[in-house]
Amino acid sequence: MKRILIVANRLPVNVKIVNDEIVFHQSAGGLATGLNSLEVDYEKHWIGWPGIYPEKQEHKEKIQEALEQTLTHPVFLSEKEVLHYYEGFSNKTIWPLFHYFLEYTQYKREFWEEYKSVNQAFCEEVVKIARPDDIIWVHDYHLMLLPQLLREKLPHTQIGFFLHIPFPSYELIRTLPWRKQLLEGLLGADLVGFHTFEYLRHFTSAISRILNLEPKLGRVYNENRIVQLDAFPMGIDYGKFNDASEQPEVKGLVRSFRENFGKGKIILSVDRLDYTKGILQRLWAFDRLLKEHPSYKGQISLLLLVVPSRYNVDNYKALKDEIDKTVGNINGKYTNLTWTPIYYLYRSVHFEQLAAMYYNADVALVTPLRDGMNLVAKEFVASKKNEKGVLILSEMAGSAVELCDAICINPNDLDSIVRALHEALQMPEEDQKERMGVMQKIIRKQSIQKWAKDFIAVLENSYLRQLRNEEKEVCDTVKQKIKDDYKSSQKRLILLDYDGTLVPYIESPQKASPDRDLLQMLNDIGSKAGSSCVILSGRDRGNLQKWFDGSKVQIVAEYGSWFREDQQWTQTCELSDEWKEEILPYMQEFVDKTPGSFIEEKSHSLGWHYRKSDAWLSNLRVQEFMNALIYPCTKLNLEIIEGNKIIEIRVGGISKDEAIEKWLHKDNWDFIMAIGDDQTDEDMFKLLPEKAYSIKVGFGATNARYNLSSSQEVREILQQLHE
Ligand code: GDG
Repeated sequence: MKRILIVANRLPVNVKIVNDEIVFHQSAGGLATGLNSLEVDYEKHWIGWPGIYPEKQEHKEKIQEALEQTLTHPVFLSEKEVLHYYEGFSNKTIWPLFHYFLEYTQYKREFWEEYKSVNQAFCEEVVKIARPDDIIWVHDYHLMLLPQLLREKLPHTQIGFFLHIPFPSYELIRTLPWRKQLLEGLLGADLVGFHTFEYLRHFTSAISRILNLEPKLGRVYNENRIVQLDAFPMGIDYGKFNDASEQPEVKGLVRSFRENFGKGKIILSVDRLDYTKGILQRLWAFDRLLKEHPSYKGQISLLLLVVPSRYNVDNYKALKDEIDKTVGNINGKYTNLTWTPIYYLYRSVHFEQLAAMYYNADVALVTPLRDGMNLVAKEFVASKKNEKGVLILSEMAGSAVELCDAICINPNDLDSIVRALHEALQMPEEDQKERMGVMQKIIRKQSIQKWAKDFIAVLENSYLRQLRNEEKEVCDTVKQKIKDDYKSSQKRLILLDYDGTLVPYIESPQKASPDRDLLQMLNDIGSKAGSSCVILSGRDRGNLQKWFDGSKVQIVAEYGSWFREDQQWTQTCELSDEWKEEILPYMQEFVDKTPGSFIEEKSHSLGWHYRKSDAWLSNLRVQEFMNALIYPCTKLNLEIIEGNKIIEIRVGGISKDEAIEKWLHKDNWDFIMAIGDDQTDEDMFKLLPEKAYSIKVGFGATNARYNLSSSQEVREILQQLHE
């Protein structure tokens, strides 16, 4: 049976040692429910911290043994590890930063070191358990380095990652000293999932700015691997909440609840204790509502359920004190002998009580300052069997994307919360039902079951795509075949692009000169009897002549307008450069408004380089550039060519094609190999005979037969030819 390994910081199980005995019970959270519903029968394993620190080895072994019977595998952590990795880096660095609380974010090296080593410990545990065809699904911000660590150990295993919290804007993530490592960690996965497209957009922007990658259409090529990026809004077990009010225990609780509250309307607030949830803002707004609309006194109550959480973190203690004080102040101000404005519960309640609260509440006040998704909002909607009730929802919660029929508020705008409360309390039943009906339809469909299924289906697809990609990779067998064919042939033609193929891209194109070893190797290949080694480049011929002076390589320069054969330069066509005068001022304008960009002037072309410019800005400028230049270029019969971080404008009608055709027909070659990395090389691949070795440097759609990842690998292939 196929297996799925779910890796998360905490196991879905509570473990205790009572009188030397191990006591544990499974807590069936949303995730477990979702995964249980996967149609294909997977054997589900959980890997995570069991939440206790057994002192005795004997206890550890007992826990391990007991848990493994339920396919649950504990990762034991020490108190110091939990202090720095969980309370530290996870909850004092990533959590505040990713929720836009820069002022609470601590950048401490000792936290980071522990985070790395605990991720490593998780990796070792997973590697012990994993089999080659397992699916590994890593969850949340505690384990952002794990996908990459696993990828190094298990290069061919399917790995997915889902982030349950927001992914913040680049402006936030850039402040983190370890931003690069975290992003690289995530890109070890085949699929990285987020709750919303907004978070996906932020992630895409971060990897393009910080890692200089170019994500397109929800995919990014990271060296030799394709990583799929997508949004999967997490849902809830709709049926469980929708049917709850029919359970006898819940029915009883609903009744006694109502008796207590009488006819007064109930406003419900449910959260873990967390500064991101906007609990204080909610209390201030409630206070203001009573002040501005005194007629609500005695008519409404706020049922405030705050579930203890992360109490060891200072900010949380301070928040708890502040909530206590504020509730005390409001109750002290308004309570009378027959009415209490706020019922405050600081504890967790069992499911039936929660379901009764959802069912009885007239209004749910969900006002997080930031929230990845917020399942409470969805649970409230699902629980409304009779469709009566109003949801007030913060636009900063991921769930606001789907729950458009809630009353949306900005949690920092207390007036908007007060207005929303007033509107909700006055809303006619008919309107309530209409809005609730629409929202129920949405969340019934986008359930936790669908979320898990969708994620796994996309993960499996991305994995298949990766396998197809790997099939095209120049593996050792292909390398050997190239070598054997080369050695056994008499007439060999080798066509090589220069930038990005023989040398990597660097910020300044003038500095990308060939080193001694490369020159020697190309010269050796070009000197062999019966062999021709041709460099095809868009570069200026003067530049290429200087670098390859005296070398036995042949050169096609400036996209085919010049070629050098046996040291003699020939111009393929007589070209005028008068057009440059007209085009240069346009280009200069773009240089001025795009810091880091510059113009390279060649004999018959002009290149606008923007490798050093900000990725987002250059993206915008490229579009503007195209728009601005399309008309003058058409008029002057010029071509605009988009290369790798460069746009070139050149006289129409010149291309590498003619030069390639010329070389292809020059002799009766029995070995042809062409290597290139950019769009202009795609034409070259198309012109080659079927049996030729065509190789694209980099991954992505190509006309080439093979792919390889870097110019370093190109060198290795060339090296073996001249050995
Ligand atoms: C993180 C992200 C994202 C609460 N009190 C009790 C109780 N709960 C349950 C609720 C709900 C869950 O806890 C809370 O989920 P949220 O989504 O609202 O918030 P976080 O805990 O912060 O979760 C969040 C989520 O991950 C999923 O990806 O939505 O944005 O921050 O299910 O029902 N359940 C019971 N008693 C309680 O007292 N039984």
